[in-house]
Amino acid sequence: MQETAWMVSLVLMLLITFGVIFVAINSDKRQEDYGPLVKSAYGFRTKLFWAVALVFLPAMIFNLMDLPYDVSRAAGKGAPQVINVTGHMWYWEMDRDEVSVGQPVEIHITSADVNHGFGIYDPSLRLVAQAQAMPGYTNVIRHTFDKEGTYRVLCMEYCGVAHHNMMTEIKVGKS
Ligand SMILES: [Cu+2]
Repeated sequence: MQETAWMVSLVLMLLITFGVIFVAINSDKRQEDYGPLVKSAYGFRTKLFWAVALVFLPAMIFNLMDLPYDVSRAAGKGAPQVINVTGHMWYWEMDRDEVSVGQPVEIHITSADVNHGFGIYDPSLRLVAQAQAMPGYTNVIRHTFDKEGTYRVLCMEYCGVAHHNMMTEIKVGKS
């Protein structure tokens, strides 16, 4: 019995050994076979990397320029005109309603009760900027009005029965 077990073990061990040697020899051969292929693939990968980098890096920078982060830097040419706004049911409280054209405006918006939406519309009633008026938070709009006129402020979030009465104006005049 022991003899048989020993013979079976020996045969299995030999099979495993041959298997390992077979794989070892073949893996060596395969590495040689794949050598030139790997080299050309890596070459292609390098070219692809530079193509993507050269195309997408400028494209990304170009796209990022339109982000409003730039606006705060533009404000460097003069202190921004600050308007403090508080939304109430159902009116807007603003500490000023006249600003100069072509100069950065910073609007600090909060709410005394529920959420409101502070939306600024140009004289042709096109929405130019908006932010949420939230109790406990102050959201900031940075905007430079490039046309004179009377801009309308409307509430953009339904806040109760007299929501439609939440209207006020910002007058944009000569600097
Ligand atoms: Cu409202």
